[in-house]
Amino acid sequence: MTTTYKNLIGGEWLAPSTRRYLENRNPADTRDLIGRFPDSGPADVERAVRAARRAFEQWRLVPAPARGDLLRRLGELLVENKEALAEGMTREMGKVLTETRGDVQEGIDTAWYAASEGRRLFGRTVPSELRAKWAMSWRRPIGVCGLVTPFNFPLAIPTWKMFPALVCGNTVVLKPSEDVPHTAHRLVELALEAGFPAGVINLVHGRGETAGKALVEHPLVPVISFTGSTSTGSLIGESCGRMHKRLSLEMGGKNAMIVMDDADLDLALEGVLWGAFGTTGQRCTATSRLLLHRKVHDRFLGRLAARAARLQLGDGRKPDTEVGPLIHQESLAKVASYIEVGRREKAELVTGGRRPKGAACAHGWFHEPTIFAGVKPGSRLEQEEIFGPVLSVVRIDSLDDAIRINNGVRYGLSSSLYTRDVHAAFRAMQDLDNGITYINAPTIGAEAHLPFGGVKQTGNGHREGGWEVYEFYSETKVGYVDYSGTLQRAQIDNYDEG
Ligand code: UN1
Repeated sequence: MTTTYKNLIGGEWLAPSTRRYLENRNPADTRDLIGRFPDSGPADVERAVRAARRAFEQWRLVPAPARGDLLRRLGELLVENKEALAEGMTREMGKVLTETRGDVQEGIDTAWYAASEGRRLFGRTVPSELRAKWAMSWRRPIGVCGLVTPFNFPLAIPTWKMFPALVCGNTVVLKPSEDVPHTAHRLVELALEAGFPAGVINLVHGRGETAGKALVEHPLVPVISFTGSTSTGSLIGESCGRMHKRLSLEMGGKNAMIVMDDADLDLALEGVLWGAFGTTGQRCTATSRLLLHRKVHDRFLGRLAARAARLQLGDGRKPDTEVGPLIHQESLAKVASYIEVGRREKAELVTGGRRPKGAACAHGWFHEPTIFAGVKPGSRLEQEEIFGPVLSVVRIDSLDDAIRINNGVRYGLSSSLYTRDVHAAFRAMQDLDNGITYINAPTIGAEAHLPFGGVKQTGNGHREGGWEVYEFYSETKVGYVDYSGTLQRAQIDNYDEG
């Protein structure tokens, strides 16, 4: 019996007004149907936004430490349910169990941070320029936040947005990726169990071009946070610009790892395998370019290709699986199209390039870990985000070369440098044009308590995670209290006196 799921609106589980549903299938074995989830329309979004708006009137008045206490409880429930959530997530989106456990852990870390932020949410008190006058600033909630999230971190990314929004006193409507609705369903179920009041957290399933669009364009939603492709981000940016909405965009990447001739090559080898093929390359932080110093190029490439060819593909719930499937057929087709691009651009296919044979992969969207060498800076393979297990290797002569090539793409999320030279390390941190630079670690592995995001077309200047995201989800208010009993004119009376 297939389970049919519902939206969570105003504390009630409601069937979609459209009466249409989308199937959620296991990408490692598409015969495995997980459930049917609402293919919601604008009327469902309308109801959810109205419920969130009503709940906001009360929730904004709940003291922030009490809001934080609910997040701590939700964090505890995530801990208790970690294994089951990870198993469900692997079944739903394919990445291996060790990674889905990490995904849940990122949500737990975000909960602990948010819970304690409820006891900070600092404002500032500063001296007034006038006598007997008090001047201060504090943070106010904004209203209903519309959160649109991707498939690759089905739990972590919704928590990055939802938890700080809630601690700041906002209410939320979450529209998760239609590829991972079950993890989102479990997350909001646990939030209800933690005791969040009705309407504070609403969940509307569906597609981006219908439910997502209705949420982004709803006039009662002043805040939108989106993680996904740069092209969708541009469309959302246009709508939000027209409607004067506050918008956080987290989009594409074409992240490079630079390996210099003095690097610890064993360490770099482990790093690039993890960075390029972890999550089957479906991270915005994935290592998709390897800039290899010519002195170590051939030796390193040989070892890397041998290891990549041996990576075990299959169902991520099996203990020996190292790389899971892609998320769906279109994603597989996109990867296949870039294999063609690489061939046309005369890059050298070193390993991979095909769908794997063998029973373990027969029913899923698998693609072999693939490496192209001799990739030319400026070529499509080197410039465009593929979001799959494809690594482009570029030969470099120097650090200057590497920095120029790293910076020569339209994205700017993360970068990495392997070297033993402290001067090179600090030089790279200064000059690599990215939101995050790793030294002697791959381009993935951001921690929840530091700001996360990128420059150029990766983002629009905001950060998730850490302390900065709390600025995004709150509005600064300033108050002056004059207790002098006289009219004191700023900029005038304090200079007229003497
Ligand atoms: C993403 O790829 O969208 O640093 C987020 C990392 C993870 C987050 C990635 N902690 O790779």
